[in-house]
Amino acid sequence: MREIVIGAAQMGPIQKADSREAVVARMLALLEDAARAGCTLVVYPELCLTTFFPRWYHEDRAEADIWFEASMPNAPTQPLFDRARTLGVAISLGYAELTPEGQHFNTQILTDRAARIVGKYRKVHLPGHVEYDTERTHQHLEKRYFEPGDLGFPVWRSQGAVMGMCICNDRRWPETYRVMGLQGVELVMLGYNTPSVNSQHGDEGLAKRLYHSELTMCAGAYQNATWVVGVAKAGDEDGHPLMGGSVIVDPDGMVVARATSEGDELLVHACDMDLCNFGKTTIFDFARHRRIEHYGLITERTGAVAPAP
Ligand code: CDV
Repeated sequence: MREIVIGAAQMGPIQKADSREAVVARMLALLEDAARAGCTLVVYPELCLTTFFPRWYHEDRAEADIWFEASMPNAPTQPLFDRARTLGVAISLGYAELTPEGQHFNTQILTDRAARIVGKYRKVHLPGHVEYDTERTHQHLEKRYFEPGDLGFPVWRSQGAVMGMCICNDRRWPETYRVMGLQGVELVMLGYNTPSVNSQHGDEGLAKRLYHSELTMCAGAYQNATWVVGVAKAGDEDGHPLMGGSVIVDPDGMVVARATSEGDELLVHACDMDLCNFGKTTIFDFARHRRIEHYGLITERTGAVAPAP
């Protein structure tokens, strides 16, 4: 048995006016709860230090830099790293990264139990649009504020397991999990900010949006025989609702813990990494069963091209 007790630290809404310090205080409270529950790893949401700012249009792109962190840890997050080190709890959290070269990424990091950063992932699949879109009920300007991630989908060995990360929209793409699956991933950690309403299809409904979110994470877990921990930032941010639905999914694709609120809420599960072994050595033993001679289009072609009518 290779057990890691994991905390999925769903966070409730963060308003535009909330300071980083106030947010980190909430993250610290979740960390304390997680440590008391025996967790050695806590996963926080995407862009968890601020409101989900890509809904706000800044005509001057540079104005949006107020939402970005130029270093990590930095002054507001240092107390979280310090406490995590004292408690011996590894953390994974999402933030907007401004590099010394002036690049902007939607980033998630992983630390070890001594609070050293051991992994960094930059979001590859950026949803939304670049310019203000009058047709939408709300804006989703990730393509305006971020560059697509340039690190691929790496994995890291930590706490005796093979760990990888992805962020929000990445969870909807099977390629995300498969690239990590091909590196033997046993735990995929991801955070998300998913609006409760589809900005281009208001009738879709919350139930279907929650279903799609869970469906993709369960499928990714099952098809790659890996744990998936998906953590929402949820609730009403300045009049804009984000859905919850945080889950911990086992390597059979079954949900073993699910959030019941749209607020700060900790899910805890003792995840045995050895549960990945069965799927990885039987139905999803890639080395025996994959037929890569038929998969060329996956990397040769981006958009769908249907045969001529
Ligand atoms: N933050 C996100 O990536 N949100 C997307 C929304 C736009 C659909 C998501 O896939 O949940």
